[in-house]
Amino acid sequence: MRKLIADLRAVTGPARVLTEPDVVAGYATDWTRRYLGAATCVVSPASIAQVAGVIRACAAHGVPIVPQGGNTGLVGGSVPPAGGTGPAPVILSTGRLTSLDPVDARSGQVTAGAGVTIARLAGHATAAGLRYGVDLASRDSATVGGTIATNAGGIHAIRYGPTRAQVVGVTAVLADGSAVGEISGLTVGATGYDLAQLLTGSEGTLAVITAARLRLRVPERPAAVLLAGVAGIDAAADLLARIGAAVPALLAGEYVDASGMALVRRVAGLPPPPGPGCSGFLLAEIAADQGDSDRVEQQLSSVGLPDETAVAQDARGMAALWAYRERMTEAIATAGIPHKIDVAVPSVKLGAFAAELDDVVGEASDASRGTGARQFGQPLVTVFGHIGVGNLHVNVIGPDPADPSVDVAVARLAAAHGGSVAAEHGVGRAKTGWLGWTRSAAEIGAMRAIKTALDPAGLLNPGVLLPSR
Ligand code: FAD
Ligand code: 2HG
Ligand code: ZN
Repeated sequence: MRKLIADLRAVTGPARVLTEPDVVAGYATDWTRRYLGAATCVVSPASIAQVAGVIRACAAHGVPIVPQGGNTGLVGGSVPPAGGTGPAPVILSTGRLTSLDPVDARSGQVTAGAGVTIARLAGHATAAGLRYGVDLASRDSATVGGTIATNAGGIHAIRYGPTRAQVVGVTAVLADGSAVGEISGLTVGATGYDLAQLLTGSEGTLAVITAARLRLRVPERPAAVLLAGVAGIDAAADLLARIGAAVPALLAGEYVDASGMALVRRVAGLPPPPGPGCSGFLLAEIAADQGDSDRVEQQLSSVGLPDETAVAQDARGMAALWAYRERMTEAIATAGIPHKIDVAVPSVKLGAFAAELDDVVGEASDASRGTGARQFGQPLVTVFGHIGVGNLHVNVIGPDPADPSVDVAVARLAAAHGGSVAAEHGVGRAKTGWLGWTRSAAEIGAMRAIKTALDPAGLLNPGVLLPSR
């Protein structure tokens, strides 16, 4: 590997190739600490030409590349595997691809480097009187490139769609080192395949994204945030539908179950929510009517809100209600290494899915005990997520993080209810074996054909997204 490292240093400058084992290990460990990989080094190119140089050097040495943005991904796709027969991959960090152009007010778009964080992009858009449509609790670290590669959803997907709906164009480097894409900002054009959309959701397996042209939105002011105690997930979905019908627009529709609420309250030191004994909680963020924020009370009066509802209309009060939802992932991380199963379930099936969940988790935990896998006490199950788009995050702490039985069982339950085994976090390394449950053999074959055509040597993020043959 010495020659490869020398070649990489020649491309980026010596300081930008990290080989110190402790430092490399930090990049090779994912956010959840569940995926711990091995890497040859970490390289940080600063331009599209340097990205191409890095890819060519790795290709010449037959060493795979794992593209990495903020390393907040939750399915193991941003870190290399723990072992294997071939050479350990190079982690290509986008941390220096941070250019951010002035907002183009005429088109309502902006061009951002792949390594720009979502928080920086959001602040930049706000300063220009506009808004970026994707927001998520990992905003301070998650990047433009990473959110495109995973087609991230987040809290405003109900209003603005997932990242796919924000992407106008990208520039990227393919596995042979050639640069592709365009970021002129044109939203019309009919000259063949749309590479930007192909790369959205490709999880680093087809190209390294270097920059993106992104659509911005006219900001909609929230008139109110409400948090209501409800009798479970079906009641939450029904209430959200009623609110949605009564107000100009929903900016967010989120759910937290009782177990998640107890955990987040304990870890974050939050006061009791409305209806502390309820089995679930709905959080809704409501857009203001043009120029008339007082109308929200009148609009909500027809909804029949439960008595156990808190409504905030000032910024501080809204942030206080959001904290119950925003701090969930961090609260879970303090309780142990979680099995995170990000699924989508059609809204009519949410109740049935939730009703079967505890039994399914219990059986899978018992089965994994039988295999001798380590069990750390009774499983702690929390369910929360973006209920407005049917996206639930099931987190289970207890069963051995190395044993996927619980993950498999929950994903199978979602698939059995007509759902998806990966809603917004992607497939990563965690879910490749489940792709065939909801995608047809013909679809997987088409995806594999694209991968083989663009990356015949399997250089880019091998083992991620597509199941091994
Ligand atoms: P990474 O984790 O570094 O990488 C993710 C994937 O993208 C990997 O496969 C990687 O190889 C690939 N990749 C990264 N950059 C590039 C590039 N430039 N070119 C090609 N491939 C690339 N996700 C949601 O969707 N919605 C949420 O609400 C949400 N909330 C979160 C809250 C917390 C507290 C945390 C920790 C995570 C959350 N996530 C959420 C998950 C995560 O933030 C997203 O998946 C995000 O899109 C990852 O961005 P990243 O820059 O960290 O990418
Ligand atoms: C969220 O919506 C994220 O907060 C993280 O997607 C979900 O921690 C999780 O399981
Ligand atoms: Zn989420």
